[in-house]
Amino acid sequence: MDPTLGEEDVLLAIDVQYDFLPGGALAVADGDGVIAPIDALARRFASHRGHLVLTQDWHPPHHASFASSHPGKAAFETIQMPYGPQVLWPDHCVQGSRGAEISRGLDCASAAELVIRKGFHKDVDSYSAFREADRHTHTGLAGYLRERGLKRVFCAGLATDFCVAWTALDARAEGFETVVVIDACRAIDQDGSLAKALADLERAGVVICETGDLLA
Ligand code: VGL
Ligand code: ZN
Repeated sequence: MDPTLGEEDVLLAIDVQYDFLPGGALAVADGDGVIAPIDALARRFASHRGHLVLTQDWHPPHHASFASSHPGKAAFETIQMPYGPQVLWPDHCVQGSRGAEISRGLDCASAAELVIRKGFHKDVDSYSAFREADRHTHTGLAGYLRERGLKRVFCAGLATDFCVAWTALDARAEGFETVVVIDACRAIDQDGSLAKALADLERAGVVICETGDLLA
């Protein structure tokens, strides 16, 4: 991976929202550990004419991914949905709630050129910022990046094994050079999900790097 940043590079800061941070409804262990590296990366991207895009998990109340929408089911169980297996989660990132807000601690957020929301269709989840879990419905992000001439996508944020991994795999599938900045991510890691995600990323040709590789 060429560590020289330029105007064809975009930093995707994924789901840095209160519900995924300590104290949130679906808190990721040490989730706020992503904030300092993402801010440092964003400063570096900005000084090299790179781009910053945020994603925001944005569910309507009673979303199909919520365990509370399925009587008798508990959070972290997996059910079959028409589009495939779905892990059930505690209610999180409900549209307009404080938990759905991007953390105010993320200084770079106000400078983002685009915030892409996902998971807003009630019956379909969307870990990926490119394509919903039905694998057919596109969010428009690939078109946006292509139309702006962006070629290389750097992913960071929450959670490594769900939204970051799915987003990176889809970025690669869309033909973008794709890098995950691994120390700027934190994982949920349930039932081996982190190891599986890392193997999937490697198999797909997604490069794993560290913040330091880009700041050096
Ligand atoms: C996420 C589970 C449910 C994520 C979002 O951001 O990784 N995980 N919704
Ligand atoms: Zn979600």
